[in-house]
Amino acid sequence: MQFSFDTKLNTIAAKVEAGERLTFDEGVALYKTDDLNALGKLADSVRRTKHGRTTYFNVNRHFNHTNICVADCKFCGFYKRARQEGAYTHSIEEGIEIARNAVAEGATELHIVGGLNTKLPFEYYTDLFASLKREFPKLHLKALTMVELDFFARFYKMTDEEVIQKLKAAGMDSCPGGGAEIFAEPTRSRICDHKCDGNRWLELAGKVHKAGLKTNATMLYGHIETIEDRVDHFVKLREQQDVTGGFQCFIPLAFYPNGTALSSLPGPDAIDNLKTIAVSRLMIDNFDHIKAYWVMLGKATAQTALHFGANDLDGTITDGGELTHSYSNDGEVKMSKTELIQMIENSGFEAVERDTVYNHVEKVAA
Ligand code: V47
Repeated sequence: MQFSFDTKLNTIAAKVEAGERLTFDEGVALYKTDDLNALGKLADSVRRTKHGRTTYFNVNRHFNHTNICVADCKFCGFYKRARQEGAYTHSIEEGIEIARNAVAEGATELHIVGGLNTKLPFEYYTDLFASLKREFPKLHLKALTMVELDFFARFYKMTDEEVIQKLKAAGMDSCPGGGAEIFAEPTRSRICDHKCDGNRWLELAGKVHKAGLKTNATMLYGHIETIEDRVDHFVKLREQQDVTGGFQCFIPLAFYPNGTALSSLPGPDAIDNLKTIAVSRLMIDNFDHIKAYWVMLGKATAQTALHFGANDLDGTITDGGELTHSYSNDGEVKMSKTELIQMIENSGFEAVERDTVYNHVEKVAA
């Protein structure tokens, strides 16, 4: 039996098997195939070579310190202007309380991101991180996107290196992958022209890597971008990874249109979501981890994504009764640690709790 009825996929499969890097055109061909099963099988073969049956998860909390933002991104339903109803900035004491609850519930990581808020002094961030570290020395602070670091350098008039060093000294342990959106122009300018461009995002990620910190990378898809824009995004990420090597994980973020300026768009469907996981696994050959983010994908698709190249299942989970709301429309709104482990195991994989930098915290028996 031949591998696929899509002849292009057969050629690509031979390259993948030989460990050869795929070209931009091959990335586009992968997206355009009708043979979803063969695409998934190919991505799964790479995933199993790298990680076997292991599927990682970690217990973390998101802390959005402020929703006040000057950027005006068309895809964002979160930000407010300073005087708008619902605008907030958390005090450091509130941040500590949120962290205290997170630690009590078993979180090993606090994911800290917020809007580009011109009312805050730089010391707000260094004080916040230092206070959190004083109270919870073992809590990993995965904080601030490249977009926030770029804003800090320009707004507080510091070099990139100064910004990174001061934040690292205060307690920043690594950086999340947000703000990457889609690197390709003119698409990026059409959805977020007030924030740094793709080259600048990549440059800053490289500088954070050089400072000895790991970062993640994301891609926001399913809005106005083209397939070519997505493949361009993958190629740029793997080129940066070749140079600085500090990316741990890639997280494709499925666009959720409700409540945004792009609410007339439908958002990506399940086939697109699974293809995006698979193509990213095959194209970004020098990233170890591909994360399925169930909050955006919905639980069913996130679980299926584990068979399409993803080896990490993420989204705030809790040991207690707290509910986590999903962006998806599948009616599923909560996730306990037990349920997450069951989801992984019911897919045929072995659930392994990790810390932010992929050390095993606890190996859960299958
Ligand atoms: O940068 C904003 C995206 C990102 C929408 O590093 C949206 O481990 C979908 O980066 N629909 C923030 N997505 C979240 C993020 C993230 C999430 C989970 C894990 C990690 C990690 C990082 O969310 C933003 C933007 O790309 N986003 N609005 C929306 N309407």
